[in-house]
Amino acid sequence: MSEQPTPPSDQREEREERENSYDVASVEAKWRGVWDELQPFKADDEAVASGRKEKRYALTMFPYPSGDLHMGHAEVTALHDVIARYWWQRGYEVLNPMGWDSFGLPAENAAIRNDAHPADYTYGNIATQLESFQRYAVSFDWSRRFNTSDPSYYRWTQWLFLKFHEKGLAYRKNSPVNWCPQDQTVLANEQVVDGACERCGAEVTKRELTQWYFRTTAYAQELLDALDDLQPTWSDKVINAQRNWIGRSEGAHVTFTVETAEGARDLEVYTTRPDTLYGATFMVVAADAALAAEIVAPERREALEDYLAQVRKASDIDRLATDRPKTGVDLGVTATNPVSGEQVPVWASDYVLADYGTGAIMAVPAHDQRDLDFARAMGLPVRRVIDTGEENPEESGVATTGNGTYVNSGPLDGLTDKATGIRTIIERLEAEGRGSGAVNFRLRDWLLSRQRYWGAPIPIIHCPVDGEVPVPEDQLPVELPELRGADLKPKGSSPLGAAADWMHVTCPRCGGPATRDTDTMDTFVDSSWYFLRYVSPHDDTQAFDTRLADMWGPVDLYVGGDEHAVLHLLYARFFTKALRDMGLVSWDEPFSAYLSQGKVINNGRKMSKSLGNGVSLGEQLELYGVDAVRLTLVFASPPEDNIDWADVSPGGALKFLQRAWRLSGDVASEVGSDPAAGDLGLRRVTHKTLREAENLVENHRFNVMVARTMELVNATRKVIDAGAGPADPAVREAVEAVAILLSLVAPYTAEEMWERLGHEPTVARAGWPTVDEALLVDETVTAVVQVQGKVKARLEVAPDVSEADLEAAAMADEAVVRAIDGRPVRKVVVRAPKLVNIVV
Ligand code: ANZ
Repeated sequence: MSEQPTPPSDQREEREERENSYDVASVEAKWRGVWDELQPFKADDEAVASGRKEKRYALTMFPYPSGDLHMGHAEVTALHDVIARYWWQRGYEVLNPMGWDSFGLPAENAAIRNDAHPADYTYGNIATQLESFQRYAVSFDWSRRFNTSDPSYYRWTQWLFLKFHEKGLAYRKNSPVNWCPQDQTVLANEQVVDGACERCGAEVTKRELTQWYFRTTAYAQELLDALDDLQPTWSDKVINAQRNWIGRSEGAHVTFTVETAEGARDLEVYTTRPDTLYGATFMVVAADAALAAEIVAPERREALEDYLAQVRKASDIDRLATDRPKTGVDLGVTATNPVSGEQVPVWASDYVLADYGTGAIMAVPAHDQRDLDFARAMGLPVRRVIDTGEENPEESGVATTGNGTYVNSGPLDGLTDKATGIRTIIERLEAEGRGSGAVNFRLRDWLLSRQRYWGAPIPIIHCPVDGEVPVPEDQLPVELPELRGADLKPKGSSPLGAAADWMHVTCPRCGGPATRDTDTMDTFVDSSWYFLRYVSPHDDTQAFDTRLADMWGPVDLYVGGDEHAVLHLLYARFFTKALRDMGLVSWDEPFSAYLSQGKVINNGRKMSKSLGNGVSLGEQLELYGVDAVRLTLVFASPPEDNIDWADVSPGGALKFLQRAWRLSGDVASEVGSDPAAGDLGLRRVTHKTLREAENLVENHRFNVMVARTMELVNATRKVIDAGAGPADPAVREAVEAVAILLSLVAPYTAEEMWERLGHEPTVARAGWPTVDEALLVDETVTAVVQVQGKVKARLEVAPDVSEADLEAAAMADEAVVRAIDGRPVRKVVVRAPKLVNIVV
């Protein structure tokens, strides 16, 4: 070592600091420019179409542009990107697109709060988010981006609506609907959570309105059945939520006859317990169903109307609550039981829902608690038809629901088997034409019209002569009128009604005066097909190219949050099935696998403004850089778990990245040098790490993959410092592996390492190293070689060494050759992998 003047200590420290770490900000700036040039993640249709490469479709939920990106976005995209980047490294052609779910209430409400036009507000935020996403370096194919609020997109949303309309899958009807008094708009059932608006939390009430629906119920059974196939690759939480939401129940329709002022008419009920028919002591009709008003006796009409006024104020949750005092009115008519001929009174109450089953029930108070509560409140009779051995419900006030012996039940008396009871009654009803077995779903049709501005206008024209007339296809899109300066605050009717020029049109059929539908579509319509648009995002001749959809789809992995378990995920499944039946896609399910990520919380609580525990993504990126934040989010826990920001260490993540980066400066061997001559122990660690990483990534154990990478970094450092040193080609092999592993999580650091290792960018497309199976063999075994019964050598061999290889190795051993000393070998006994016995 040559003598050098020692620099003053502060200067030296500064230099060491500089040499031992990279400057995060300049590295980020440097590589973004290079990647923009290279466009390494552009999905090539041709590569897949020609069969040259196998496809993978990676998708993560596109954001609402309601502000800049936050920790939640940072988490989901960091996790998602591990898979997408891994697929590229494994040689797949990857479609990994991104865009914006830019229509809808969140953006509209935020715009109104900020006194801005929704378009300005939305597109401003999109620009901000795009900038953040690009800095965050997610491997999206930006050439495919679109916003659902672009006319070039919603033109096709409207076109799809018309296709659904043509097939009878979109229709309009008048019914009591969920109304959010805060947002002043209707909500789909899926958007009502515990009786409150999913968006703003206001308590939801009911309103009688004419609205547009998608016939999701037409696919109820298929949506349910297909969950069995999705179960292995979807989270249990989502599968169960969808199962419950679809809510299949089996029972029977039973037809009673009711005597009204206008004469006799049928009154059909849905019941899961037709076997209790002899215990029906009264009937209850939903007070707000049209049926109640149709059958009520004239002298009871006023009482019903008074009662209705009261009911309309209550939410469904309140109405179904079992602990709520029962209310109702006697409709003054009676119904005849189809099997016993008994006449029972008919009541109206709010505990029966208008839109479930038939909106009417037979009340069996002895065996249904709500019916019993109602009977006791109104002084109606109770008759036990199943003796369970418990106290008679009439006395105890507790309905019995278990099995027992049928009593007071005509042909069923004495029977103890429920299934037989049910079957017997259904057979009898069917024979007499008074009922049949029936299946019922809790799933309702999807209410899709909204009385708000910021959405795709419903492409229908209302004509006094022709009724509902679809807007002709060549007139799409029906563009949203700008309505600049207009008051877009929610006020119960659609703001589009204010655009007189836009609204008044001529009927495409008769040419007479007509008006446009002024409602807009629920944002969930936009996101029900966006994954299809990505396959041909710039095609202005069709919604999506069916050939390309068949080629890229279905999505191989969808990453997103559980909050969409029954909204978006169910709607997208419904759309896919409907489009399949129209011949527009060939697959049945849109998302082959679904990974739901946890939330980023802080100090054990959800981040929120009111708690003041929010963590700003921008600030974290300034402090630690993109890679350290991404690494922190991936390393913190398995993807499904919540991450508490108070428990993690982005500073520690940055230190690790600098340590990994330093390795790349300590490689002295040439690019392409043969690692075979290098440190065997390190080579084993490298290859085992790569193989493990393959399994870990494929099973979404990304955090463990990072832990293994850290171990590899440590093992490499040891060999550099204490082993053969920087010139060892095994060190190069290990550091290259580290760079490739890190390219899945920390793209800037990985790229910087790759360059220092003497390679061209980009490491993201370097390709996964080939794992040498021989190096995965766990340990060696010592084989003993005996000549004439005496141990002459000990060989280190693989545990699965073959007899021939072991014998050859023994015969070649120097000590053994000496012991044989040229004598003819008479016999060799080989017991692999432990023993070779040579007799001369
Ligand atoms: C008679 C009976 C006897 C019932 C008995 C239950 C127990 P699921 O499983 O949810 O489908 N029901 C039917 N329509 C209703 C409506 N519109 N509003 C409120 N309740 C309604 O439940 C079906 C059962 O819920 C039906 O079976 C009916 O009560 C009630 F021992 O009929 B059952």
